[in-house]
Amino acid sequence: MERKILSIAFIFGIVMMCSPAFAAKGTALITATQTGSNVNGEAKFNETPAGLDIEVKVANVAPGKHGFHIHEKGDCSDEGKAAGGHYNPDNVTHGFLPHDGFEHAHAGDFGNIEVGQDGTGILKVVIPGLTLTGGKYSVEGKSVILHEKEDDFGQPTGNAGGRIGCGVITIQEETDSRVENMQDNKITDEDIDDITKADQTDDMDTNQTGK
Ligand SMILES: [Cu+2]
Repeated sequence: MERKILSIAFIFGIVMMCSPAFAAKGTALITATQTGSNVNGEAKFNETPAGLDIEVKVANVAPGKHGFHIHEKGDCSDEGKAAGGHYNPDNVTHGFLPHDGFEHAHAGDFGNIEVGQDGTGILKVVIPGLTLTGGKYSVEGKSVILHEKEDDFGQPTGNAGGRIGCGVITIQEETDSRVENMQDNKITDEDIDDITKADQTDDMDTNQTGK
């Protein structure tokens, strides 16, 4: 029994050592900015050791490329115009962040989402240096904007036209990832109770055999 308990403690120990103590997750629910439009989607933000992992899914969008950026204000009213300009903490020129970096692109210059004939599109990108909370390039409370047209990376904002989808970036959870990992490994207090009970039964059997 002690050995089993010890090995569970050991697994927990390894899991704890291997993961950063805290990891924030965020989301932006994308909704249509214009009445009569069914544009919708979600942007998920996940802080990882490699950077901010961003996964965007959109639906009911016209096929083709559509500019997708983080804009500076967390307000989607007035057909998305209330979101203000591009999130640009360094006051630099417009570009493609994954390629040009923070010196030559705005902190939310994610380029384009390519939408297929079925009206859906996915964008996946990991940006080192970008965070959900804390630091110089935090995106919490900003908004994501899906544009009517393609971002051609021209100045000052890529000529992407109107704003067809918008969502405010909010923190979904900020949990201790060690707890999360324990849950992922499906070792619960109940499991430990079960193991303990099973061991007690084993011990009783042994005792009986001993008699
Ligand atoms: Cu934009």
